[in-house]
Amino acid sequence: MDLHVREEKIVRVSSNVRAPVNGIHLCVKGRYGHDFVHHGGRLREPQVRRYLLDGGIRPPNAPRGQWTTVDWDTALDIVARRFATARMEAGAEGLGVLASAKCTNEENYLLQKLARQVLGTHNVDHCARLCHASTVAGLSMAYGSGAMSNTLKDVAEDAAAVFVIGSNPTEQHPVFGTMLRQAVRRRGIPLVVADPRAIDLTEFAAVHLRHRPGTNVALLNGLMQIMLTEGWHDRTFIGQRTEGFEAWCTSLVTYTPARVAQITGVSEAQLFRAASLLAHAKPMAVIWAMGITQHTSGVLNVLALANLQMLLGNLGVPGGGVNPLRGQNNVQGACDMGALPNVFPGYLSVPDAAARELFASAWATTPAPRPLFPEVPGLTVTEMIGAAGQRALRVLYIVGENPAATDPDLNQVKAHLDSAEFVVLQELFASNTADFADVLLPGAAWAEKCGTFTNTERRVQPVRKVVNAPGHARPDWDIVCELARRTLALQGRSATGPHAGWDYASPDDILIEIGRLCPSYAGITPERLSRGESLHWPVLDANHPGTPILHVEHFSRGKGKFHVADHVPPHELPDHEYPLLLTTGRVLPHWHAGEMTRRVPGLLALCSQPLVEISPGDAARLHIADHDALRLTSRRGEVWAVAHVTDRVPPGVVFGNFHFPDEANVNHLTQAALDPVAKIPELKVCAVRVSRVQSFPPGPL
Ligand SMILES: Nc1nc2c(c(=O)[nH]1)N[C@H]1C(S)=C(S)[C@@H](COP(=O)(O)OP(=O)(O)OC[C@H]3O[C@@H](n4cnc5c(=O)[nH]c(N)nc54)[C@H](O)[C@@H]3O)O[C@H]1N2
Ligand SMILES: Nc1nc2c(c(=O)[nH]1)N[C@H]1C(S)=C(S)[C@@H](COP(=O)(O)OP(=O)(O)OC[C@H]3O[C@@H](n4cnc5c(=O)[nH]c(N)nc54)[C@H](O)[C@@H]3O)O[C@H]1N2
Ligand SMILES: [Mo]
Repeated sequence: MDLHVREEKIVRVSSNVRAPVNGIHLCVKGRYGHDFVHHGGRLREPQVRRYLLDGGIRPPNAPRGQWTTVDWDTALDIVARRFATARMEAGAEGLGVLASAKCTNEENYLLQKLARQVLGTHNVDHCARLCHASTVAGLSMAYGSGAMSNTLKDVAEDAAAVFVIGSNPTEQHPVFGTMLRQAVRRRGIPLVVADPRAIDLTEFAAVHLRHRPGTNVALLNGLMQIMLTEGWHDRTFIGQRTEGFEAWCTSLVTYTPARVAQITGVSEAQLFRAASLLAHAKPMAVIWAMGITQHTSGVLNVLALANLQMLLGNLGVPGGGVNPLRGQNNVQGACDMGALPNVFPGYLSVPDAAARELFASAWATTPAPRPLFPEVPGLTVTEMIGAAGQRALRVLYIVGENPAATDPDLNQVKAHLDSAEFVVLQELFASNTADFADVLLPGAAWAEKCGTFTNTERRVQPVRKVVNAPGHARPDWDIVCELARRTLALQGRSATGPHAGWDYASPDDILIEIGRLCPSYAGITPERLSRGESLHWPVLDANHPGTPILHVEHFSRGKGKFHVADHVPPHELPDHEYPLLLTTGRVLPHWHAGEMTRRVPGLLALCSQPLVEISPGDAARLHIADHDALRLTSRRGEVWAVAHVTDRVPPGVVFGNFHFPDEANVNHLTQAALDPVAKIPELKVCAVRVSRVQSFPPGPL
């Protein structure tokens, strides 16, 4: 996108025909969502709680008290001293870092380097945990790589059929949503949508499978059982490129159409029609997002999709593949950079001794800390918040994330953050999480700094500074460098390894270091980016053309592996006390906790209320009319909302979002039940009670 700037302000955004991904398309947030950059509420100066200047001790459970504006040296020294002291007193396991999928690759690389090299801990994670953690885990098990296998363009142009399951691209990936609609309209390819809600895309679908939330494995096994019975599977592909097929086939026997129809609520005829469409069009591309991943069965869901594409031989070709649409602008990059507790940059595994050795020598300091790196992975997002609440973590450094609004079971999260000893928040705004912070560091937004982002199709693209940050706000990479240098000095350590120092003149220097340590980024250089090249990793050297399609001749792990995946019901289902199933997600004009989009008047005008979708039947039974005020209650909390009576949701299901202020945020209702492997919370299913209330609670929106 091109930013038009006048007198230090972005005045307009336009698309660029030459833009490799979106061309002339921009979504409403791309075109109009930039107002937040210049919003008067931006953090301009560092702030610390008064007590930190008056001796620095806050008794447990005492309020954090007043904010005071300080200069950068004061704020950075306070944080660095806490880092060094906590490391000395509690050991490396006493610290944790939440990195940011809104920040650049360079910034995420530095955040995990800070955690591992300076603080000595693998306690580094980010919102991918709440998002595609199941995808990364499941696809790694099946194929050896957790990333999207194909490109947006080849899916839109070459797929002979498309299966969209648990993804609402017209609202959540609107540019791609448009490309998909055009593929159906212009090329006439069949589209199968599996979603409990009648999302906009269902208008274009040949079949809409409206299964019950949380019954994805049963649905997919049912479809595959039909394909097998009918002999529609790709025997050559299965024979040459996969393993585990026979044992897996046996596991499907019980997924008869009758049983699957009973579990999912989808008729046998619909199952048969969908199976036939998907199996007879080759290549067929599978697309998924949070409707698949955010379940206690998240990894099983992904394994079932991986099985489907091997069964039909739809891998390694344009127009096929496994296409998990990643969410945040740079969540793919934050994962690639190792802002995860179990992998270093380039997905080198923490438990692997050779990987630890590689980074120990690259980032070596004298004196060397002992042990260099723990061999066990660190804590995840939800685990770190819990540990901070128990004070097992003594310092939590949060950059560009808002866990006090986006994590499940917020009453519990807030209690933990409240009793945490020391929380540093680096943000654009005083978000919900700022209430629980001891230090607030003002970061620069994307238009105010340089670096790279990696999009959902593994394509690395530059972002360039066009305006200055407000006040004394600084780019996140610069703040991380300051903290690292100051902490190392307090620890009496100096850099000796070839990539151990922190004196980067610019993000380009950081990208060069990334290329040296991360083979899939080896050929992504500042020179190539400035020549306008935008490449899909792996890019193995300076002349390598990049890899738009993965798994072409063999899988990253050699053979693709069929995994048995059995239906497991969601953790909490409706009962007589909480009779409705709440599923949560997003709407087009807003972004997550809304810190940015609620500061954009044009977007707020498009959606200004926390709407909850409820079916006409349920609404009638509860005497609810459109736009009535509602109270939603779960075992964990309550929120208010505005009724949107619509048959987009099936009877028994309500759909809410987390875009509006605290008392309207559905995460007070959601639960922290986790997938056992990926540790992703079940944000897509919990049980609630809904009632009409006389009026909306007072308070600002
Ligand atoms: N406008 C906007 N766009 C965004 C974002 C945003 O906040 N706002 N966030 C970005 C991020 S980080 C992400 S991760 C993506 C998320 O993008 P999506 O995953 O597309 O969005 P969601 O609304 O979370 O959920 C998608 C769908 O899952 C369905 N669903 C619920 N339960 C089930 C189930 O059991 N099975 C199936 N098959 N479907 C189910 C819901 O009905 C919903 O339509 O969006 C990205 N894009
Ligand atoms: N109920 C429910 N909860 C969910 C989900 C769901 O579907 N349902 N989805 C989950 C998913 S998929 C995701 S990805 C998470 C998202 O969870 P979060 O990442 O916590 O959500 P955001 O609101 O995007 O928070 C990003 C923050 O970064 C700040 N920011 C933006 N740019 C920069 C920058 O350059 N530097 C710094 N320092 N800060 C910056 C913004 O002001 C914003 O407050 O939410 C999860 N929570
Ligand atoms: Mo996400």
